[in-house]
Amino acid sequence: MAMSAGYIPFHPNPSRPKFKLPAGAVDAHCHVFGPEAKFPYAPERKYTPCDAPKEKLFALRDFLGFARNVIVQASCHAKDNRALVDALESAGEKARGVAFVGEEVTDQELKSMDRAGVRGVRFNFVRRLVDFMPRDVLERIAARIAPLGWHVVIYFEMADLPDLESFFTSLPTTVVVDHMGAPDVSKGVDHPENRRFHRLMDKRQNFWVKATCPERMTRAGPPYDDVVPFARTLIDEFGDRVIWGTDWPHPNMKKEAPDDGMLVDFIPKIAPSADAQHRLLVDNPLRLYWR
Ligand code: 0GY
Repeated sequence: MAMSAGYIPFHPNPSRPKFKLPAGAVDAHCHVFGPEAKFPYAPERKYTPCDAPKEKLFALRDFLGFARNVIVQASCHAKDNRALVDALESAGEKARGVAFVGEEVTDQELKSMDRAGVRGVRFNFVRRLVDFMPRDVLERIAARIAPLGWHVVIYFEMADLPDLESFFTSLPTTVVVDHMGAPDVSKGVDHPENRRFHRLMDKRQNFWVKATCPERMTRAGPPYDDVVPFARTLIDEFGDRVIWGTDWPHPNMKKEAPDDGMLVDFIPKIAPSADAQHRLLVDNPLRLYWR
């Protein structure tokens, strides 16, 4: 199956970052896609990506200087977590995963994913990516993964938070918010929407957030300076509950694939001190995924 029209493959030769990552650093949000010949994309997917197999992800991890990955099931594979589990089994202690499941998943399947290194499930509320699952189904899934010590990763766009917030706060697990809550950065960091998100983070100690995807949020383009205040304020205020990742292989970029080396060089702008960097890249992701 050909890639979706206009699909932009990942950067072919990222630059070597100038920022030297601390030992043990975790890329806590990335994906594997296919290869399609072995792990076909799901019939219900909304886009067909380019293959981005585990070998390429592991090579990028080593090139950039990361020690570990958290691999998140992407919507193009829907509920078929085989490519994810295969990558986790190859990586051993160097990777953990977040799966996407329906309520038909069996307890045995959950246990076997847990053994492979899965530590959470993703609930996706971005309409261009998935057809929504009813809330009662999501509630039942959350209740079943909670005893495993897993968490729920939520992907939504910030303008939708008022509709979703009461559901999110009812979840019985740790909740990890993708991509800074996907703010509209043109509205500015002090916009009521973003303040509401900060209030949620402040009130709910079980909420974590990923300071990821400046390349998706930016209006200004590289090096994404317009996104710095969004990531920086989250790290300043909630520094022990923020994690970071590349989002490689960057599905659905509109203009260009980001240079992953440049993304790593974004880190000292949002976490200026060595302490903040160590929490963001090592302590926090280890606490969440390698307990
Ligand atoms: C991301 C973001 C996107 C895609 C997915 O599951 C997905 O397909 O998450 C997106 O298009 O914004 O986290 O990679």
